[in-house]
Amino acid sequence: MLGMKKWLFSILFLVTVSILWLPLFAESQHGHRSKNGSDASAASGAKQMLVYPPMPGPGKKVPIGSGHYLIYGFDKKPKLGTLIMKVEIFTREGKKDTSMDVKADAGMPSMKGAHETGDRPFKLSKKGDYLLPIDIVMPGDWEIRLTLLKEGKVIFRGSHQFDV
Ligand SMILES: [Cu+2]
Repeated sequence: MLGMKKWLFSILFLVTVSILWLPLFAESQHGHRSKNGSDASAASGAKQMLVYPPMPGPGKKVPIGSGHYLIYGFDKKPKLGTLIMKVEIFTREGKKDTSMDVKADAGMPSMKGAHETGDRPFKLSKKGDYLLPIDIVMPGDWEIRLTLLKEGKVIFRGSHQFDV
């Protein structure tokens, strides 16, 4: 009976250890994905898991949970050159909330891997606006993918598509 128990325990131990290792292997694969998307399987796997639902348009209230909302906009109608994106975050009472981190990735959905900027952080201005310059390098379809973090945790993802 004792021998049987020992045997069972060692099997359980082996199974647990191998299960614990699985996420580590998955993680190391993601680490190898190349930026230009040539490593197709790993790259698409990591990117497609994140969903960025389309946001209401510029100047409109975008709910971000627990009564908070954001309003985003641009310094001009999107055209070739540098566009400044502005994001304002408000509490449910309509007061500005500057306690979050905001970042965005910009690129052309029709030219995946060609000129994504990668996630870049917005800078907080004295007025409490989050600002980020975005370079529009060619005419066509563009998408901005916005991420909001609170204390390091992602609390919102959303996208905005437009044509130049
Ligand atoms: Cu392009």
